[in-house]
Amino acid sequence: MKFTLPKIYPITDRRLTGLSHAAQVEKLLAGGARLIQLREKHAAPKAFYEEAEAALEIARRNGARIIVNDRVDLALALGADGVHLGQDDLPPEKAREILGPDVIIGFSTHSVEQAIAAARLPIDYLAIGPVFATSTKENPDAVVGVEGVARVRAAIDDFPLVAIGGITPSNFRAVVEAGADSLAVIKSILFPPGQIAENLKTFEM
Ligand code: 3NM
Repeated sequence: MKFTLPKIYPITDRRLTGLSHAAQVEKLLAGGARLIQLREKHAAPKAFYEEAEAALEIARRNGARIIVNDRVDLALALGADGVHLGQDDLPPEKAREILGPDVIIGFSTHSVEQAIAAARLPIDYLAIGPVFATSTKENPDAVVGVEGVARVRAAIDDFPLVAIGGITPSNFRAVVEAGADSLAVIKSILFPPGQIAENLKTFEM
């Protein structure tokens, strides 16, 4: 069944906020988030596992879903709602074999060609980015622009599409108009961390 993405898809960042993943999830839920990705590029697996377990429990209590970035093993161990994979992670076909048919699998792409190839994989959504310049990701790919989002949309019919990278309250409407179903956002939602719930409201259409 086709996966329906919420309009806004926040991603956690412990370094940017100085908050645990669970604390960020709590604030994001207060702001109305329904789907949240836990992204951890530095912590040891054990530490991330423990924080993610707490985050998942809070999300479950609120009927929201949690996607784990990169780590199929942790997603499986946690019983998370899904995993988000990059081009250099475990191949999505393998992740599907391991996780089964019901777990959400997302996959990052950085060009129209990659997006077309991704739409044939056993995944629930693909992400295209960076749409705009971003300071949050280390070694980002080339910016695809709003035009890139429109070209991907034209090439993949109605396949669920997330846009990511440099999306802010002042540029997000153009990204939606270009055909993104959902906006994945880090900095413009998480920073400053005291205003997470308020920041989320600035992305209402
Ligand atoms: N992935 P911000 S861009 C995590 O291009 C990530 O796939 C990207 O953070 C990609 O909203 C990016 O702060 C960073 O720009 C998104």
